[in-house]
Amino acid sequence: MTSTRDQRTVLADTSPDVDQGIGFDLAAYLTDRRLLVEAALESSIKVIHPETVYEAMRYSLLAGGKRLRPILCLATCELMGGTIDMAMPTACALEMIHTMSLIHDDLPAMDNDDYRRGKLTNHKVFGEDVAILAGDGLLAYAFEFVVTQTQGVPAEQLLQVIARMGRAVGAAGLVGGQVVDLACEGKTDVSLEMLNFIHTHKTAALLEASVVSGAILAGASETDVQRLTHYAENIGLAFQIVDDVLDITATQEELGKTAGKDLLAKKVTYPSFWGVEESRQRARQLTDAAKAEVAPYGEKGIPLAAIADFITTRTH
Ligand code: GRG
Repeated sequence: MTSTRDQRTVLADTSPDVDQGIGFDLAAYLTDRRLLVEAALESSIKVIHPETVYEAMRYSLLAGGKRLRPILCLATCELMGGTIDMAMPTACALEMIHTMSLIHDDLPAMDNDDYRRGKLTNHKVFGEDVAILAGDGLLAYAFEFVVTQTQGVPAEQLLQVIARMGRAVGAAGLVGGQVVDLACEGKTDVSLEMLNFIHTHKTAALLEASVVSGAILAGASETDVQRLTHYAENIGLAFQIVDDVLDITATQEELGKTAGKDLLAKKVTYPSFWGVEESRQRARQLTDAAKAEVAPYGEKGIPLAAIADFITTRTH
């Protein structure tokens, strides 16, 4: 019979089967956390009337994915002395927000994609009208879910988390990044500064909110929140650089979405500034900077350091 540990390793959705030293098995850790998150997401939304929109919300929310944002939220909460239970509603809410941003990003009015997470995109299955509403439904429900489902966290901390999440979603975050990204479409004179603006808002903002929310839920000090914010800024940018590289080097099967789209759309990306090799190198430098931020936590900081490594070595 296969042991639980073997099953976990087989299930691991990670390419590098890294043992990060001191017996830390990243693949097993990510699988454990991913399965916990999947279970919580599965029970987070029931299909009731009007069924179509609930089905559309569940279709994309339960379509897989790395579950990186919830995993980061759980990890920082635990690092700061909190529990998984304390952070799970926020972790799910972050995945709801991420999923809604993918649904809207894939719409014909935006990136116009047919595949996401290895499946047809939401609007391809449910139509544009329902896909927009499913995204809206997920966004609103994310905030309701944090407030109604979180237990054992003082209201003051919960308010801070909600404020952080709201900021990450709005014009100061995802929406702002997407607007500038759309405005840059078809332009060849996009500066590196503009590209950084797009991705610190579109990609890094939600990763930062994920890291910081977990810490706030556990009652972290301002110093720790600052340190973890710096960690998140570094992994956020590294994540996007790797995403741009993978768009060139990975296959559609590996990515679960159309590959080579940036080149086809003549989109300005990090590799278009630096080339693939230098982009990889810069991502590694950012990862090292992120790991330096969590080094003072010693053994307790290993999961976050390992996740930073995973971000640069991932293949999808
Ligand atoms: C948030 C109100 C609101 C609207 C959405 C469309 C939009 C505004 C923003 C676009 C945000 C976006 C799609 C950013 C890209 C982020 C990114 C790199 C996604 C891929 O994340 P992974 O690799 O995906 O973690 P999985 O599938 O593994 O979860």
